[in-house]
Amino acid sequence: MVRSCVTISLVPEVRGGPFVFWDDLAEGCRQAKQLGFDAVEIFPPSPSAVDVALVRRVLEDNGLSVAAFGTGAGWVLQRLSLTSAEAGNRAGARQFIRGVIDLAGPFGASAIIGSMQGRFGEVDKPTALEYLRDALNDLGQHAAQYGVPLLYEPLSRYETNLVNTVADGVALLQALSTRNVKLLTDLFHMNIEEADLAAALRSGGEHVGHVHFVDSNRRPAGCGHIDFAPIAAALRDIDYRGYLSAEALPYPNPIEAAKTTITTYRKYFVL
Ligand code: LER
Ligand code: MN
Repeated sequence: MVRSCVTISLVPEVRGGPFVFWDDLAEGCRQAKQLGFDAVEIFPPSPSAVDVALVRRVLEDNGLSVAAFGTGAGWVLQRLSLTSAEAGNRAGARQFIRGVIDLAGPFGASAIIGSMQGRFGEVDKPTALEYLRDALNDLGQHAAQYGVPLLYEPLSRYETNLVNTVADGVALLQALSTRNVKLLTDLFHMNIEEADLAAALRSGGEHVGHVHFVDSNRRPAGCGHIDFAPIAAALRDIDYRGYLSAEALPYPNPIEAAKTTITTYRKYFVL
């Protein structure tokens, strides 16, 4: 059985980005619960900026889980990248992500590596992929102590030139020494890069560990032209039991975005 999840950003600098709820964790959790979500995905400014006791309290108050914590603020706010040409920058990126893993782990939640993968250019592609594999092996092993996988997200060509498709993501994971890294398949990015979204999810199979549930235009699921019926069938076929997490623009506003998402979720994913 899949579970529903909605994003909450605690980073004002990314305003305009694809997050449903903003700034106020307690209020975001209250709305998420009221609309029927199972979990939240939190985008923090940094691991140390998070009030862990507050997160624990608002989750308990609302009977919610936290599915995952994003690491993208390491790139947006500090320009850290796992594939930077500079060793100090790469080390800083790893340290930032390790901190997010240590924040997320006690909640039974995963850390997500999306924009922190960076892009090649300053170094060539084989070198960048080597840096990325090395970091994923290290960080995936680090996450294992919490009994949660590390999530790695292929992104479209507009956000990385390293790994754009599920197939390339699977190839990357298969080249790792750890088995504790899973794919985050984001339907918005897949709509740009994949020929057939359902077939791509099927080929991802057991590697699929999290889904960013969003429509073709980054608006909430149901506001674009993705056909969710074959996607639901593909996720059933691969026995996917993770979250469908609304990483969508707050269109036309956070509450309506969350409502549209949960309506689409119930229509296609709850039998
Ligand atoms: C951004 O487009 C995105 O999908 C994020 O999940 C990556 O960090
Ligand atoms: Mn995403």
